[in-house]
Amino acid sequence: ALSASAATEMPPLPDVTGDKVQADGDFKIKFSIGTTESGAQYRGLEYFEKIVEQRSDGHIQVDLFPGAQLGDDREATSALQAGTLEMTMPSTSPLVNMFPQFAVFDLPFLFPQPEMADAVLDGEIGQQMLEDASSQGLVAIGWGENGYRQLTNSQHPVEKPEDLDGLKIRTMENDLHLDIWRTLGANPTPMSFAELFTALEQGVVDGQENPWITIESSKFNEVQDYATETNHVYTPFITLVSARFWDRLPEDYQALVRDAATKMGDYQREVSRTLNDQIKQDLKDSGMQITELSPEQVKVFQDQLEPVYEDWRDEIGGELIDDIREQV
Ligand code: EAX
Repeated sequence: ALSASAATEMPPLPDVTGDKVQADGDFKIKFSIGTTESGAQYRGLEYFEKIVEQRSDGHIQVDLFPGAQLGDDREATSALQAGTLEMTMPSTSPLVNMFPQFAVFDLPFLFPQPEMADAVLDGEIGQQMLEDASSQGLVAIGWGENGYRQLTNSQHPVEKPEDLDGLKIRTMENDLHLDIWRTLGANPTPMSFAELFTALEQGVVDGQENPWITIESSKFNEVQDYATETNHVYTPFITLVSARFWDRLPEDYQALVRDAATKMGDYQREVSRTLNDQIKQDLKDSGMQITELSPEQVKVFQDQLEPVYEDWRDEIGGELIDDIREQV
């Protein structure tokens, strides 16, 4: 297969707005993410870097580490707690052991439209979650988007749950995701993102699921011939800072970093949404066979997954689920 990334063009970074901020001291932020340099997430980080460096007049230096080179989502989060890394932006899913309420975002087909995810994340529920996640050595300062997840595999086209029979699917380290794929009849196995490309290449697993932009930026299309546009889960990214670093940062710089994180999140969602369809097309052009499901075909998956809501209701909290389902 051809590389799809060559065709994708990132929009230019926006200009930095807002006054310069003066405070005492010089600081360095090492910012690590799991996705690679050609993804929308990294583009967001570049904007964050530009805002923070310009508005602090270079007194806060930001260094970016994409591609899980400093560890996958969980390892980077532990490094924040240990104080050996300043920032990361993981998917919420691998962190549910630390923050059980994040599991709500793993419920299948929860947000029919991305704007509905925005309303929840940027509204009261999302803001409360950031507060709750500001514990255990972490400070949570914003949301971004990984996006709607799509299924890929090396074996055959998947149009209905029966086509998943026995397929070995890598999931994030998250029990609700395991439950989803078991309920659909697949054979799921949890694995860190850092190990995924090699596992797909060597046939340790047949398939995986991630947003188009992550599939493309991680070159999964080079080892996966088939994809299905399932949109089964919308995964947020959460922007985390090491509390040890945060506590050393003057208040004015804290406010700057918070503001930059909000702007990064908004911009990164915009880039992700602008590029989503284009990247799907790039993936097709690179030779990937993409199955687009009709609303009726999607409903078959949805109906089969409805019991998952009941299974997880007590664990996640029925009130939270109802609150969100009322809003969407
Ligand atoms: O950092 O593990 C995954 O599939 C995610 O997309 C990962 O959070 C990217």
